[in-house]
Amino acid sequence: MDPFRGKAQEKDEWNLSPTVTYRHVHSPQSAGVHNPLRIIGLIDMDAFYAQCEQRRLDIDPTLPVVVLQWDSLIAVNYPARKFGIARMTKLKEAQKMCPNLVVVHVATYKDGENEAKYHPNPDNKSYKVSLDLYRRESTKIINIFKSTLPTAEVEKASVDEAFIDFTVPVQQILVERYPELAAPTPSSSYHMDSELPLPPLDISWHPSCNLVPIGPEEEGKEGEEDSSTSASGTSTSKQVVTWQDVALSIGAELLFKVRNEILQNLGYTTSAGIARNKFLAKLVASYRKPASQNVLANAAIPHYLKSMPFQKIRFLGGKLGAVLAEEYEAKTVADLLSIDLTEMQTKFGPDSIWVYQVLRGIDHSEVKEKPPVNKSMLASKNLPTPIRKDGDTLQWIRVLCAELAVRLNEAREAGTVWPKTIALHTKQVGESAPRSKQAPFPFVRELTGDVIVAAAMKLWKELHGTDAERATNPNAPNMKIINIAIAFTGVEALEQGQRGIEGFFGPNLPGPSKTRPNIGQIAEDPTPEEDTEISVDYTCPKCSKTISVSVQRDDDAEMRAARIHAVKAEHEDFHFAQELSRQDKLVIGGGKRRRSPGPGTVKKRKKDDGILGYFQKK
Ligand code: TTP
Ligand code: CA
Ligand code: CA
Repeated sequence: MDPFRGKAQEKDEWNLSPTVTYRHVHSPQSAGVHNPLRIIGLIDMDAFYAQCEQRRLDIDPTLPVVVLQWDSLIAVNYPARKFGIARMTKLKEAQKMCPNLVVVHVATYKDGENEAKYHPNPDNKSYKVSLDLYRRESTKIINIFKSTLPTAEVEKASVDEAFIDFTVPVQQILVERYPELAAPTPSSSYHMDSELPLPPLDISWHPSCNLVPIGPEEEGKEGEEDSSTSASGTSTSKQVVTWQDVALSIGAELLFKVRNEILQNLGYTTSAGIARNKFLAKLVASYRKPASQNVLANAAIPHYLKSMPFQKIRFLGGKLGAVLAEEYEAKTVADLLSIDLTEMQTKFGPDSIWVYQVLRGIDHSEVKEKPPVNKSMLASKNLPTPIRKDGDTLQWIRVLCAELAVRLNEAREAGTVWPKTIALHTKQVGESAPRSKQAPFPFVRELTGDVIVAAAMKLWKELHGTDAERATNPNAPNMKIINIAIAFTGVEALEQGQRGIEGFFGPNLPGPSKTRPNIGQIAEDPTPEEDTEISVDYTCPKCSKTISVSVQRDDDAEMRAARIHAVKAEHEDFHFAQELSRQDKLVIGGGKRRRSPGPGTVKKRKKDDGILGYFQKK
């Protein structure tokens, strides 16, 4: 079946100009993702890490800059790309191609330092990469998106990208600008589900817009391979203007506004795409780069997609794409359009409807800010030299914990969040699944790396035992750990119960005095001055049991907190284990015993999994 046989059929197939009613304008949410006036943008930072470093070091933006992680280039700015340098280029090669290249190595954590620094010659053997700067800048960017467009939905998609749903603010402007779109009144001759009157004949596109051409006749006028039509003030195409185009042009104005805020406030250039849905917005964002704003009107969708090598499309680049390419001898989207929905679903399962739709530029996924619940923070290190004995462990745990401390403290500047649990994951040579162990992470007012280290070391001992224990256990395999990760999970607003013990861990950790503990609070034992050990009591708010904790008199506040924390964590473990045995859902511990990934298990699910499942069945 040829989907382009007839005009009507093409329209239907691509869903290019569905009827727009007053309801779509006045209650945009009612039609949700099916609203024909839906306008979605995707903003992606140009050469993001390179721009961050340029701003930090105040380097002229016209100079060629690369960002290095060990000996790989991870970001190449556009002036450096002019020399032919790409992400895959070897550093030495890049320096030959461009002798004046500015090379910045990312910041690193070093054991014993509690913040990441720009060390002169960091090496993978004893340093850990820090991406803190980029995360921080990312948060600032997202906050500017939200404050500039308070009625738009913003969804952070990666460290340097976000989707923005412009539908609501666009429709506010639409009704202000076009009085003929006023809502029906009882005396109107039309009602909410009436079709809108004819749209204006012309649109003025913001001059920053690159309009994707609607057909080959508009393309490559200067002989450029994929030259777009640059906006020239009025509508450029011979195509009849639709209300969707009008909405898109308003969206493009807002998109420019928000991109300009980023440029003015933070000095970063961005590239963006705007279209009727997330898939197309993301795809068209890289149509022209850098500092570009690419607009894909509905009428331009078929021409734009048909010539596209379909394996360039996200999620079609992997195995699935390879199978489709082979099965249909297909290269471009057009080559796959002959597969109708029934055939697609028969061959690849019912879920493959998303492939069918994506090939036609249809995507009904929502732009939704991810709720901050169950947020996790993970610091991970692939170890260049495996950990084989206890003595190798602490340096890495300290480095990872220093990073987590920085990140959690930063998150706490923005709001009173705290992690529910801390988890340790290790990956051993010869074991297919990582080992994980987690424990509740009680509140401390002054969070330092050492507090986390104490909790993590405890998990380490539970997960791997000690050298001595392994030596006496004939079943224990030789330890050879190649990845170690520590995660905070459930990072969210503090709960009442957690706050209750705040006084106990803070910098005002009790010195010797005569008070006895209250429920849920710690107080110290009336220990004589001359003793080097001080005993402090903790009363568990859950079971009212009081536990004594020994701390050293000359321990500083952090050390005390760490010691107390270790004991308390152990007690909480007991409650946790009790809960687990009740739920019989999550078994923490090593290897085979783990039944299902629990809150402490970090497992990424790829979207491909679903569709690949169908291939496997097939
Ligand atoms: P990208 O958005 O893929 O690339 P970019 O921003 O450097 O360049 P472009 O202008 O083409 O968008 O990635 C964003 C940042 O993520 C990038 O600056 C560095 C980091 N990154 C890596 O560390 N490793 C990688 O393999 C990729 C793709 C990105
Ligand atoms: Ca980018
Ligand atoms: Ca990106």
